[in-house]
Amino acid sequence: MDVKKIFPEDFLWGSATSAEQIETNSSNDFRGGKSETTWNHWFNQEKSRFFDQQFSQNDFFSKYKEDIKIAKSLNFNSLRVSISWARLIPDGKNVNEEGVNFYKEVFENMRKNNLKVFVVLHHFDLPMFAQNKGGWVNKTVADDFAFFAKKAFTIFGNDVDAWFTFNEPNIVISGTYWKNGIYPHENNFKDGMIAMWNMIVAHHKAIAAFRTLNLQTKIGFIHAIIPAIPRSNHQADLKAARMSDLFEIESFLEPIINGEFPQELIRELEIHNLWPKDQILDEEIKLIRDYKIDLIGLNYYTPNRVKSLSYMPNWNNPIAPETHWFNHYDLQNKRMNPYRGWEIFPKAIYDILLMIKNKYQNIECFISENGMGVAGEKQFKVNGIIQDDYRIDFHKEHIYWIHKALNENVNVIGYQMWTYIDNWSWLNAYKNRYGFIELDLKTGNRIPKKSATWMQQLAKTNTLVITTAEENKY
Ligand code: BGP
Repeated sequence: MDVKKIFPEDFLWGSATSAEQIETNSSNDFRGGKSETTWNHWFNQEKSRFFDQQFSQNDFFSKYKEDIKIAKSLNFNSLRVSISWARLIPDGKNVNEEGVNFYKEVFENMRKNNLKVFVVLHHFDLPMFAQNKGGWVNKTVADDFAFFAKKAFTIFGNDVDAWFTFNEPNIVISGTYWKNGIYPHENNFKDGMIAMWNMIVAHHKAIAAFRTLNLQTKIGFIHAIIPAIPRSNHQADLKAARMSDLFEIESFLEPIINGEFPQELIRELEIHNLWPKDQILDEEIKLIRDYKIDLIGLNYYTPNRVKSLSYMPNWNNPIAPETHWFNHYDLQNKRMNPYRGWEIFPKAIYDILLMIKNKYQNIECFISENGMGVAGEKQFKVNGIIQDDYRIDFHKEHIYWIHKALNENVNVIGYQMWTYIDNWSWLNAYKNRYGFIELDLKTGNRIPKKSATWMQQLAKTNTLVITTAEENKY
């Protein structure tokens, strides 16, 4: 028997993308006056770090009209893109008119197709002019970001339905300073803390600039929520989970929604002389207290299973939260996406939404990314169409839990999936594909997968249809 879960009429269905992952067709594609980003730079220096030595080749720069129509054809009513800082202000000072025209066209096309325009200002893509100053460890980069943000707000203002300062700055910090995944992959714990503080300040400076313009539109922030699940209820494992949540979630959500960096984390860092006190200005603390967001985007893929450390860490050489405060716990027989190496644990999306309701004043929120990247999807082709039932099942189960949270009065307004057309996944390049639409790298053709038809139906009817057997299994 079928069960129907009906969503509010104005519920947002859509997808997220980002400039660096879709706009270009090679690492040397600087059409339209874009300047070099850390990704261009890193790729050209060290191609072997990238799967199959491939750079982004979606070519949204010339195919945006076609791709926006595809988004509409899935019955989406919203779409998230990002503005490339290196395209809008290539030298950090002067606005590039070609960049302005490109994004104006993109937003106009989105509106013509009745897609609400969601725009992020920074999605992992730091321009090299900012990196050459030392990147986020240099406070002036926060001012440069606020300058870029203000220009973007002034130029595009109310053409955008919802603005967002950053996408997943926690991943930027861990990737750049703790885990060797984002250029210049420094392995320097303390620099990571300084950069984290500066990104929080950069966010608030941008919000302050936004508020001076009195726009009729909203502004928010997008975070990767990686909730900790402790190995056991033993005090040591619970403490490990608490530390993971402090680093991954509260370090950003507390200052950004509640106006203050968590004292508990400061105390922990101070014990080891790792809190960059000398870098923190009174005026920055005030700025953080004074400027708030209107809505929060929550990216969720996988939880973080943790356990207490099984060794004494060397505090003279702190590396990362997961080497010095907790360890990853490898639960046997967990449900996995083996291609990405991520655990699949849909109920966490409900827990996250409840956390927003209970700890963050039920601020307006939406799921801003969630999806399943699978390698070698061509093997699932029947009559030319990828039969991605695993993707449909993945989304159905997550949507079920979102509906449950909605029924418990969480202020959740939408579900944007990663992502509608296969795109470039950073170091994994085109290995794992997330799309409802296949991108054929040889021809550039966009070919709907089976999930595209399912998606069309879901968004058209605002109704999730599952069987009772599925409901019982969830
Ligand atoms: C998020 C990023 C996206 C996207 C997604 C999937 O962290 O915001 O840009 O890439 O993860 O991850 P991946 O592409 O590494 O598989």
